[in-house]
Parts: sequence; structure tokens; C-alpha cells
Amino acid sequence: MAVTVSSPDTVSTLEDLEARLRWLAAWTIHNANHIRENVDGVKVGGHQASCASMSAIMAALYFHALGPNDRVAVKPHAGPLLHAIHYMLGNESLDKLKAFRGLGGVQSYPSRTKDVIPVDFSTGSVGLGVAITAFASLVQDYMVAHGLMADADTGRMIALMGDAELDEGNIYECLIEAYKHDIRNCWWIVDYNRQSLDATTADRMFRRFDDIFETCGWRVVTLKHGRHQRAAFKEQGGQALADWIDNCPNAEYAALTYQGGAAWRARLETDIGGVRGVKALLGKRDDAALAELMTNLGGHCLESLTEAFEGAKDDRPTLFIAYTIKGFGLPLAGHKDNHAGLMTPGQVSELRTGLGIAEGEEWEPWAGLGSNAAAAAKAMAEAAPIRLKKEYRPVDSIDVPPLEAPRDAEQSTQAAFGKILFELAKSGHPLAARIVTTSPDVTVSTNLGGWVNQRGLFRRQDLTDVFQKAKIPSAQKWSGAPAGQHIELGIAENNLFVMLAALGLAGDIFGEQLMPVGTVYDPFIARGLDALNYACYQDARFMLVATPSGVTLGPEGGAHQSINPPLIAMGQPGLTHYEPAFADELALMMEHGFRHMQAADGGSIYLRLTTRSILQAWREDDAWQADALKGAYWLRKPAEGSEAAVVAMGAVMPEAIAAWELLEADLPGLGLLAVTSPTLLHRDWSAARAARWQGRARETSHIETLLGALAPSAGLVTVLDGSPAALSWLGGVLGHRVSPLGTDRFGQTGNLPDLYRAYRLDADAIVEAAAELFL
Ligand SMILES: Cc1ncc(C[n+]2csc(CCOP(=O)(O)OP(=O)(O)O)c2C)c(N)n1
Ligand SMILES: [Mg+2]
Repeated sequence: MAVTVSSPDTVSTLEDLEARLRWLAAWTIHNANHIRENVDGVKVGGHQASCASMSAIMAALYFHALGPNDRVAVKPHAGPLLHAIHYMLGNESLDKLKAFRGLGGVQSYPSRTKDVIPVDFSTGSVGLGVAITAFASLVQDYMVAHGLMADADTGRMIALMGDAELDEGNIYECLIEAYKHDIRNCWWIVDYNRQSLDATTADRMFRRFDDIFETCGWRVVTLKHGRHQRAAFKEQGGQALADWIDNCPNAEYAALTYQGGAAWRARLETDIGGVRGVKALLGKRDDAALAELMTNLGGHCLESLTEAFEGAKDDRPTLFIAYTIKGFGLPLAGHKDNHAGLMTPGQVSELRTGLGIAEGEEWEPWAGLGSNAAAAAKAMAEAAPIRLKKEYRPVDSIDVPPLEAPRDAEQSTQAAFGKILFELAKSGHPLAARIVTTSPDVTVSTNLGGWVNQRGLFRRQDLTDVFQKAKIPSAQKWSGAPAGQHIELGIAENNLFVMLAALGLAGDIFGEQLMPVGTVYDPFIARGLDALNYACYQDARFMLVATPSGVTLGPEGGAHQSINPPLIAMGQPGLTHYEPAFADELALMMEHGFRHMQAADGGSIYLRLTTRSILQAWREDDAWQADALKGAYWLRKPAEGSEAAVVAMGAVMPEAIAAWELLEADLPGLGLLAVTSPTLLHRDWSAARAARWQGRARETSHIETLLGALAPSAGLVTVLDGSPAALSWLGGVLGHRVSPLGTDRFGQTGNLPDLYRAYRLDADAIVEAAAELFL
């Protein structure tokens, strides 16, 4: 590997920048905890030790190694360092730093949507920020292969990670998927301080990470010793010191670091003092110099770091294991409890003096540096290539055609979904070129097969469909090419959501928006829930199609019958749930969804579908559509002041219609409300009520308008194939009585009449519930 050695001047300026970063991060946290007024007695917090652990890594990266096309996910608790860097680059204001962890201030963990500095990927839930970089590098390859970005504009997708993040299972799921897809241009840089939140980490994992990553095709670069240590190892007795360091358990190294120079000396004298040369090696150094030597690990050595980064400039995925000290250069260094530890005001002032920063100059970016050094640091910051980074947010850039529902008299929403995408694929409409589908091994069983037959699998290298070549009959073409538009994943639902997050940020990260559509079995949304939240948290835009769902899955049984996803959706910001009963509703929602995914104030869409084929609704006109997109419409209009309504959603609509027909004679004017989105109804209702407290006139929500057609004393029977709580709240809107039907117990195998009877989802149950309320 050809390595360009950075000039001594570059290294020394980077060292100055590192010290300033370490200081500014510590000071920002100190200010928020000890100087700013605390009005509620709640600890503000922040992670001074975690920041100091990677200040050198980030200095080397941001002021030297990063190019304008590189994108970075920063270890969540190193957020203050990222802000300090942008403060030095002139992108962050002093006011924001002073308001760290306050309302409107710098966020605790880097946030794409709430911080004003450019944050490439939000982080917070450890492990996910790491994985998204691997998927983003796959998306980048996809963009290039589809002519959506030039090869020259590609960069590296980089994760700065804590070593404890290596314990998150999602890392290994991602690693396997990344290997299968042969990803490129991805760096993961481990801040290997061998401390997690609770304590020091297990020694047994030493070198195991190398094996795991190398097996998956990664280059592993270990930065264990800094240049001062490497020089000392060449002195007489140096080899004994090197061996001692290599064999020292994590916890002991950390404890000695905390105890400092005298403790190092005593321990080294005891252990290796008898080896020739060691006494002299130790004697040459006072306690402070010895402590400095022992903490001169690779991850704190700007020379080692810049060389390592220079040496990995090809496109092979690379894991850097940078040995570090948690709390490096701070009095908290090495203490096992330092994760959330804060320096005392006395310690902060000692640190300030040690860095040559005068009192009152704490926020001054270049304080403590002599004029030449300050000028060099400033010049380096001004010349940092990362300054040339482009920021994007494409809005409404992709035209969406009207989407037609299949015309079959009887059909399921899942089958209709497959046909709509298939027709779109055949149409050649520009929207189809931007759609990219993905699925964790349920492509065929979620009806994506037709789309894939048209558009193919995405692969960087051509992949032949062996079965097709051998002329073995199959409904499914399974060949891959760079032009393919389906990214097939192994069964790891968590990967699906991180993949959707990466695809759904393509517009922001790479400048051109994609229209990601991911399919999954509805119950297994729960497997990827944190990643789904992670995707929504950073405003990634995608369409999640979850099917089949509910006990309507019948013979497949309780392990596959989802119950609570409608409630998950109601509680998930950034995601809008639609649960259509009929194919024309689905077509409308998909069309709307593709617009919503690219609207400035839009978001992601979750379509909960079913394999149950039902008789389609007959429509007089299109008047229902606007209401359906708002969450509900009257399928059978109630008479004004009606005493009753059946309220139903999704797969059980035929039972609701049958019950309505049975009840109508006894309850003339009975309404049938088709709910398409409890999420939207609830959000709109809450917002309307909050409006006048937020300076707007009291608004009437959609659900208030709809239910306003009923008498105040009316009763509602609500029914869905899922948790009844998704609709039972409707009684709270205008004070109507409610009899809620739905599933509260796990499902089981059975045919639909049997299951609907057992779970009280059939027409009889609706009639009985109505009788109890109305008769
Ligand atoms: C999914 C998740 N679980 C738990 C946490 C709480 N937490 C924050 S940091 C951390 C571990 C920190 O260790 P490491 O990653 O090694 O970072 P360091 O501070 O040592 O650099 C934990 C458990 C979290 N943020 N996310
Ligand atoms: Mg750690």
C-alpha cells in the first residue's frame, strides 16, 4: 500500500486543531451543565470523555482526509465535537453552542432535521448510524449505475463509531448484506477505547473483530500505537514495553491511565523493571511524560491517523480500529465510570490553563495558539475540502401519473399492489425509473414479482438466472444487472428499514430523489422497529408495503398474523398509515404516496394490505377520494342526525357491509364509515384542537365533520383486523358511545369464517355489538 506521509507541519497544525476541538466540546458541555441557568434541576448532561476519545480522529478526518463528496455518520455522543468543527469552519453559531441540549440549541446527538450544521446522517440509537453508511454506499452505486450521479461525484460513506457499537447485532446483519452486494467506498472508524457505558469491555474480543470483518471482505487497519510509542519501542527495553502494552488487560490499562504517571511507573517497574534498558527508558521521562507516552495510542496520533487514511484511498471497504483512551487529555481519562462523567469547574479551569486559554476566551476558536499556529490552524480550516460539500433537498421533482386500479370485480389489495407496480413498470413513465423496490426475502410472496420480472434485480455485476437459462419453467425471472431496480435482501427485516432509510435519503445525500418501495410481512415490521423509527427520525422518504396482515391471513396461523401495527403507526411520527379495503383506494393512496414522499412537508407511507380477495365497491363518482385521503369517508352516508354508524377498516369491510345490510331495516339512516387511516384522523383531530392554542382559529377536524352528521347520542361499532384501540378512540371525538371490535388475542390457524367468528369480526358480531348499543 503506497502511503503518503503527512508533513510535520500538517501534523502539528492538526494537533493544535485537535486540542481546540477537545476543549470546545468539553466547554460546550460544561457551559450547559455548570454555567447556563438550570431552571428545572434536571441534569443537562453530555459526554466529555466520549468526545475527547475521538477528537484526534475527527480532526484528522474533517480538516484533512474528508473530501467534499464524503458523508459521515458521527458517533452520537461525539455530537459536540461535530458542532465544534463546524464552529471552526464558520457554519455553527455561538448562540447554538451556548444552547447545547436546550430548546432550539445544538442537539445532544447529531440531527439532520434539527441541527443547522450539515449533518449527513442522524445518529442516537447506537449501531444504526454505522449500518446506514454501508447501505448508503450501496445506494451510491445504484445512483451511478442508473445515471443519476456521475462517478466523479462519488464519495466515501463513513461511520465514526464507538467500540461498544460492535455489540449491536444489526452491525453483523448489515455486514453480511454488504458483503453479498459487494459494497465499496465505505469506512468504519472504531474509536477503540475499550469502554462502553457501564464499564471496560471484554478482552476476549481482541482480534476477533479483525477476523469477522476480514471474512466479510473488509480491509482491517489497526492503529494501536502512536508515533511516540513506536519511537520508544526502538529504545533499549522498548520491546519489553511493547509486549507489556500488548498483553495488558483493558481494565488495567484504563485504571492505570486514570491513576497517571506515578502509577504507570510503579507498575512497569514491578512488571518489566528487570529487563535490560527498561529502567533507563522509564528514568528518562518524568511522570507527566510517562503518562503521555502510555496514552499515545494510534487513535490519538495525528500522524498515524492521516497516514492510515491516506493509505486506504482505493474503494475497498475498510475498518479502522483506532486504539484510544476514553477521556483522553481530561482528568476523567480511563475511569470506568466516565461515560456520563462531567469535569468539575476546577478541573475545567485547569484544562483551560493547560491549553493556554485565557479566562474569557473560552469560546474563541483559536485561543491558546500562538499567532503563527493560529494562522496555520485557521488556514487549514479554511482550506478543508469538506467546505466544498454540496447541500441538497430536491422537492417535487418527479412527476406522478394517475394510477389506475385493476378492474377485477373481486381482488385483494396485495394483488392490486403487484399489478399497479407491474403496469407502472410496463408504462415506462419517468416515475417508474425512480422507483426502487427492496424486500427481505419476501419479494415473491408480497407480489413484487411482476415488477421484478419487468425491471430486474440490481447487481453491480451481471447475474444470470440459472433456471431461466436452463429453460426450467418459472413465473419469476431472477437475473441481475446494474440497470436492475430491485434490491433483494436476505431475511433481516432490520436491514430492510436501514436500506429504506438510505434509499429514502438519496435526494438529500446524492442530489437526486429515489422512490423506494419496501415490502415486508406486516407482523415483522416489529423486527425492524427501531430502524423504522431511525429512518423516520431523519426524514427519509419511502413507501412501506406490509402484507399480508391480521388474522385474515387465515391458515398461516398466529405467528404470522399481525395485531398491533396500526397502533405502531399511530405512534410513529413521519409515517402515514393507510389501510385500504378496495383496490381503487389503494391506487389513490399509492399515487398520493408518491407525491407525499417528495413534498417539502411530506413523509413516508405505510400501506397495510391483505391477500383476502373481496368484492370491489361500486362508485357513483369520485367524491369519496378526497375524504379517503384524509383518513375516512362515508361508504354508506348516514341520515342527518342518525343514531348509529358502523365504522370499519381494511380487510373486514365485507363483514361491515353485510352487517350494515342486516341492520339497516331496524336502524334506518345507519351510516357506514370506511376508515382508511386512523393515524391521519387522530393527528388531524389533535392538531385541530391545538390550533387555537397556537394562535389559529379553532379548526374542525375531518373526523369531527364526518361524525358530526350523527346525533350526539349516537353509537358507533368499530371493527378492524387488528388492535381495536386503533378505532375505539373515535368515541372521544364527539362523545359517541362505542362498541369496539378487533383482535386482542394472538391469532391461530383457521379459515376466514371460523376465525372471524372466533375473534368476533364477522357480521353477526357487528350486529350483536350494534344491538347492545342501539336496541
Ligand atoms: C440502541 C441504544 N442502546 C443504548 C444506548 C445508550 N448508550 C449510549 S452510548 C452507549 C455505549 C457507549 O460506548 P461506546 O459505543 O464504546 O462509545 P464511547 O463513549 O466509549 O466512545 C450506550 C449503551 C443507545 N444510545 N442506543
Ligand atoms: Mg467505547
